[in-house]
Amino acid sequence: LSSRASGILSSLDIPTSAEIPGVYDGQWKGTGDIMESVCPTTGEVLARVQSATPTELHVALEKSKEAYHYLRTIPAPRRGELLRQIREALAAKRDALGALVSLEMGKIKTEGIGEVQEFVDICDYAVGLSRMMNGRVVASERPGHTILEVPNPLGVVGVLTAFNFPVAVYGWNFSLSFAAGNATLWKPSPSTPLCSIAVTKIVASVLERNGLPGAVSALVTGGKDVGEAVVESRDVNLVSFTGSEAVGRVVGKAVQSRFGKSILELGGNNAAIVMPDADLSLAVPAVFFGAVGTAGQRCTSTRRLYLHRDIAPKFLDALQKLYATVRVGDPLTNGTLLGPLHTRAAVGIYSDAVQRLRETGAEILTGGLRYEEGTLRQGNFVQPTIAVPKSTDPKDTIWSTETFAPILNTAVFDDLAQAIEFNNDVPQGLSSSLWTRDLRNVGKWIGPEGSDTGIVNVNVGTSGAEIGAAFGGNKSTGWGRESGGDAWKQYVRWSACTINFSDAAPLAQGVEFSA
Ligand code: UN1
Repeated sequence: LSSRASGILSSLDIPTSAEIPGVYDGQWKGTGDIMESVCPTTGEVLARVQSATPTELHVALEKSKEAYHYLRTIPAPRRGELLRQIREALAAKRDALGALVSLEMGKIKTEGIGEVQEFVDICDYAVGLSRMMNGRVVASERPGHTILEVPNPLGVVGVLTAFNFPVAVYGWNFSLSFAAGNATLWKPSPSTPLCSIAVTKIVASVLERNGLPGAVSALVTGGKDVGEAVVESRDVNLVSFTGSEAVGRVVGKAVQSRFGKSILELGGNNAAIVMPDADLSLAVPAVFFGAVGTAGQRCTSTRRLYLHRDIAPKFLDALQKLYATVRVGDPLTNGTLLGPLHTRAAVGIYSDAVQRLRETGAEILTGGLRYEEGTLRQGNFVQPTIAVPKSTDPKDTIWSTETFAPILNTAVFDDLAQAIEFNNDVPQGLSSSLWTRDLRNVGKWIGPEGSDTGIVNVNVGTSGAEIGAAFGGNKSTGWGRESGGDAWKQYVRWSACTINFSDAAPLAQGVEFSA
């Protein structure tokens, strides 16, 4: 192991030798298939992780259920105090954990640290929430009656996360789930096991210090079989899944067929629209970050750029100038803006997409190739690409599919209504961004005839949302909402409780039923 990698692993108490147990249910274990964690920058094998066997998964589920039975008896504000301690423990390791994200996933250091910060932030949010998960008192139509809407803990929450946010997305789910009084069982992406082990160690240290069962935050690493078992288990009351539309369709059906609850966070195919009155000095860098940041591997990455005819040449000129300055290389080096794609397979997907663009007559304004000079050859580095597809029809495959790589397709429009049609006329509905200074455009954009995505921004790029609002998308993005807003309401079971404190027992709607 390189000294850099072993330094990062040691700073997070991850063993740097032989095989690492990838299951935690109060104890560390794992005797299932070996999964390799491969550094996307160098190709170095960072660790060999032992995943969960079916028996180990079964035990973890049992332990999670027991942990839930314990946690639900702890008052919510006290759970909030535990979350505060978890927040402190995470903040203390923020930079080390951020570096591990860069090492294992490939995003640049500031973004790696940023996603740990998201976990810290959502902990803060959930600490507050722990004193505000309020039900309601509803006016009853019957005298001497009252109706309460009561939230109670739900059970075990299974969280299946993707490689691109190997820390934050678990953070969103765990924090709300924990505040709500649930046990959370995490099945991370098979290619980022180290991030999940490091997070679990930090959380477990706080749980253990407070005498809580470790399975309050259980971890089961593994591949498809482990994921399927979690999704199909009747012991998992809520499944929160982040990943592709194809897998999400299977997950959604499987959970529905056993009448479980699900939160789906699937593909994004996010557009930025630039009006002629936009401040280009803000819009150009924002599109640059949206499309090139995280090497185009955020669900919220900008994939489609719609430019008003009057500013299109000027905008593209400025954008290409920024693309030309992009510093590609090791994501852990200060100043790098573009790290590698996460896997070799992703490079193939990128190349296929570029080839499809070429075959269909697109003009490639910049990019389109792998970086192969020097040490870049060892990693999965690809050039950020801007293309002008021949067709502007959003229904064409090029526009309607999410390619998880830094490819930005662009087209020209003449009026806002047309741009909104372009924006909405794809299957996905995660994020979108309008650039304008004209209030009339803003009103239209956020209103009934406006953007149909879950995140609808104005003079803010498509990616990089804060934790305070609900995060998620509509249509084939799966309609799920995580993080802020009202997302917590999904992590509880609601009861409507009608209570009669009178000396009569009238029926609702004035129904008479006396013998
Ligand atoms: C994701 O890409 O799965 O809004 C999550 C953002 C981040 C989260 C992205 N806060 O880009």
